[in-house]
Parts: sequence; structure tokens; C-alpha cells
Amino acid sequence: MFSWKNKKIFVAGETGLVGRAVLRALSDYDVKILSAPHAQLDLTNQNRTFEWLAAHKPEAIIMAAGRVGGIGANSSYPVDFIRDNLAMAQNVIEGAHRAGVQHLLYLGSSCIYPKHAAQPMREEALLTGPLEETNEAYAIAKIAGLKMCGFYQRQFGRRYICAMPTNLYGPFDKFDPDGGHVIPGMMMKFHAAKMAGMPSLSFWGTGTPMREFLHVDDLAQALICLVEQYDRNTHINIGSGEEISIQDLAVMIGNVTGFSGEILFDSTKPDGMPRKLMDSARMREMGWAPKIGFKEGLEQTYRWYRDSLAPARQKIA
Ligand code: GFB
Repeated sequence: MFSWKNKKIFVAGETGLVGRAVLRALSDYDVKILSAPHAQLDLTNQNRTFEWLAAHKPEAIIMAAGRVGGIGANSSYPVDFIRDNLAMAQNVIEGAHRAGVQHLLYLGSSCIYPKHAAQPMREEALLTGPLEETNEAYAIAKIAGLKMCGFYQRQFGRRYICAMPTNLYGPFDKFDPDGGHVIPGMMMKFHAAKMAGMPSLSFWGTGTPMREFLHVDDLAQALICLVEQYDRNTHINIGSGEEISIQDLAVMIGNVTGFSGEILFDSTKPDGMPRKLMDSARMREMGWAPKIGFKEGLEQTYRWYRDSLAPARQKIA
């Protein structure tokens, strides 16, 4: 269906968590990477995106670019999330088609599923109920992109396929105490609290929500597999199949970072979806399985974070 050898590949979002992991995975393949980081190509600019794609004509695109963030950022900036992610999806997907690109993999997120979807969530659960309020804007943008890919398949015969990863973590994540996801958020807060000798630390919500996590390098291997073998007109879930409560996650990350104080939760902050465990049976049937254990992945990510720290960057929100 698709062979990487000597192909021109565009990884949109190449400097982000997923984009960098895909580039690491593709370093084992004989491909020509077309680079256009955000600083050079703003994918929310339609003309520039169309021009760039027409000029470079990638043979496959992995669409891992987006305005992303955790529950805090999604709750605070819904306009930015729906506006920018809709624009990027429209510009890259239509631009790919205009440039004659036949292969494109679009990335969504598990927040596209209804707030109270039966767990584990199967692909068929999409659009069967109301979304989680805190990330509705991002979810609608992602659902629109997913549907666009399906329509370009149907109307123009393009192989534009969609992957729905679970919550991801790993090196080059967004370590921002307010805008990032829970793992980088907790990791940087624990690290700063340990360095400051703080007796206790408070996190958001009740600690009761359950979350499934997947290391981004495991995701990258799944994406490589999908580009090579998958051509169905429906999205496919990619998850680890293991979930943990936010409370237990905090204890785990506290141990990884060496924090010995008290862990508290501030229930005035939102919990988001109570659970979002995905059914990834279809991805497993393709022969993929995650290889990076959660504790090992957290320890590796914390080592990366500590190494990346400039002295001035240790702050607590
Ligand atoms: O990772 P997170 O921001 O994203 O939050 P979601 C997961 C859970 O961790 C929530 C709790 O219940 C948070 O309340 N939490 C506790 C924290 N302490 C913290 C903290 O310091 N930082 C953060 N960020 N959370 C996102 C969606 O939802 O999932 C995105 O908003 C995207 O659109 C992403 O889909 C994958 O899993 O709740």
C-alpha cells in the first residue's frame, strides 16, 4: 500500500511531541524529510500552505500539527482551539489534494468521543452523545478533520486516513504548568516542589478521573504501521489499554521525581472526562502493541525534562 523508500515525507508539526517522535522513527527509513517548522510555515495561513505543498509535493503527509493543550488551556481558550485546528485541517487536507498528495495520515485525539461513552470506547461511539465541555472546541475541530479525510476518500479517492491516539506523553512534550497536559504538568510541579523543599503540593480536580496513557514513541510505531497498511474510511484507535486514576498517577510521578511531601487535590478545578479508555483491538489486529512500560516511560521522560531545564525555568503555577 505504501513503501517509504526514497519517498518525500512531510511531517506537519515536526517540532512537537508527536512530530519529533515520528521523525525519530523515520530515521530508520530511507526517506527524504521535507521540513517546514511553524516558524517557516504557518499552517493556519491557507495561501502559504497551498503554495508550499504545491511547490514541494510530498508523497505522504503525517498531519501531527495542531494547537494542543491540557484541560486548563482547552477550557480557557476554546476559540483558539477550534479556529486554529479547523484552519490547519482545512489547509493541509485541501492543500494536499490540490498538490496531488495521495497519502495523508491525520491525527485526532480520544477527546472526540462522548463524555459518557461506554468504556472502553470503540470507534463506533463517535458522535453518539454530547462531548466533554472542557474540550468541546478542540474535539469538534478534530472530528471535522476526521470527517474531511473520509470525504476526500469518497469523492476523490485519496488515501487520507485517521488515527485517534489516547493521552500521550514523552520527550519534547509541552512542559507548561497551566497549558500542558497532566503528566508534564505534574512532573514540573513535583520537580520544583522537591527542589524548594515544599511540604505539600496541590493538583487539579478530585484525583478520581481515570486516564489511559501511551508513550509517544509507541504511538510513532503505530503511525508508521498505519501509513504502510491502513486504507479504511474510518478512524482507528491507538491506546495502551491500561488506565490509572489521577490520584495514583500523582503518587507515581511523585515517586519518579523524588518528591516526599503531601499530595493534595483542589476539587474547585475541573476533572474533565471521568474516563476515556479506548478499545484499540483493531490496531492490535494490525500487529502493533506498545513496548514502553509506563514507569519506564515516566522515568525516561523525567530524565529528559531534567536535562532540558535551564536553571531559571523551575516555577510552580
Ligand atoms: O491531561 P489533562 O489536562 O487532559 O488532564 P484531559 C487530565 C486530568 O488530570 C484532569 C487532572 O482530570 C485534570 O484535572 N490534573 C491534575 C491536571 N493536575 C493537573 C495538572 O497539573 N495539569 C493538568 N493538565 N491536569 C485533554 C483535552 O483532556 O486530553 C485535550 O483537554 C486532549 O483536548 C488531551 O484531548 C489528550 O485528558 O482531561
